[in-house]
Amino acid sequence: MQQVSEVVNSWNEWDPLEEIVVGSADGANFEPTEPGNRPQIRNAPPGTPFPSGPKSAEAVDRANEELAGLVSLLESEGVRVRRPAPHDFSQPVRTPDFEAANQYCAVCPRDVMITIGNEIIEAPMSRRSRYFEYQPYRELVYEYWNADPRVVWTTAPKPSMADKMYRDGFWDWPLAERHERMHSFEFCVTQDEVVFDAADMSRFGRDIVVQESMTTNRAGITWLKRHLEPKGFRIRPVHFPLDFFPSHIDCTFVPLRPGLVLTNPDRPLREGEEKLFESNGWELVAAPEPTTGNNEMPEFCQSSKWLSMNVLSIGPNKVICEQQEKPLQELLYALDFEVFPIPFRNVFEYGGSLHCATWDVRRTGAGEDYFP
Ligand code: ABU
Repeated sequence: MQQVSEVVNSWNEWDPLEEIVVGSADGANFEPTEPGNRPQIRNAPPGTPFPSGPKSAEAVDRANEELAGLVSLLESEGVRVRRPAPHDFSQPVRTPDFEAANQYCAVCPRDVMITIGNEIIEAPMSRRSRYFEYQPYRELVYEYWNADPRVVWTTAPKPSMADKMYRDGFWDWPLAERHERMHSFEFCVTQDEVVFDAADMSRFGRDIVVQESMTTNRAGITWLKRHLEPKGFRIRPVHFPLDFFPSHIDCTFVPLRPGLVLTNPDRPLREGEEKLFESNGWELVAAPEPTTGNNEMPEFCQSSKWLSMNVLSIGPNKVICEQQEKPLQELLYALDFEVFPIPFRNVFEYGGSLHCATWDVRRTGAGEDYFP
């Protein structure tokens, strides 16, 4: 297995948290329409254009206020909190293969950065507007990398994001075709180039569970396998066939402590994939229905109501949970967790909740084998 570093060390989603990056809404822009994303205003008549350019100062301030609340809570629990560097997200992206009108934001470091033991991996990403989203974290990565020679830093190969990388017509498939194609897990990205977002992975010590999705393809999973398995990890691809627009595993399959995963009752695992967990004594517990329906989510939010279960563990018995999600809090209390409810709904517009808006750099603990 990898070496243990005192600077970068995080092997799972639940060990006691020591250092974390919390995102920032500063400079956030609306996500542009592109082959990998077709943002829509919730409940608006079809064809209503999605806004473009910078988010309003009010929307940024509201999100930043709740992100600051998370920072205060983490610091009061003894966690060192770091923040992304300022970045001009209004800049267009232009490469030899594509152009995007603007970039997005640094609210969700989880989507692009992941710590696996003593290694930091920058994900290649799947959307053009997010091609350079690693940049706000580079100063921090250099700091960690300079601080300890045991820190490994890897940037996964960047895909071209040229038109040919995307499946034409994906966003317009009628429901029947979508059902049909779900059997072969065909999404907006094709299988030719390495594509993955970091948030499609969930860390269980030696085992890394990876969701095949709109943001992670099979070539991406193969790259992770070839990169991490020689280091002693096992890559465990998983599928959630009832999720027609899967993107990021942390609203679907959320480990809370050794032996316990919070699952999404609308998105069961593909038949047979539960065996790995059940045969190793893991309990899969369904999250309760979120307190907000999909139609009541913020109008510019592209994520589902299941942001409700996007909790952040700061220890194997301590979970930060969105304040209004009382049924989930009740479940967590019943499972013997200490629960820290905080308001976070104004962050939803940026596509994530507590887990998405963070990137844990260091937790106590080492790379255990939970699936011997
Ligand atoms: N970024 C996480 C969104 C996942 C979901 O909408 O269910």
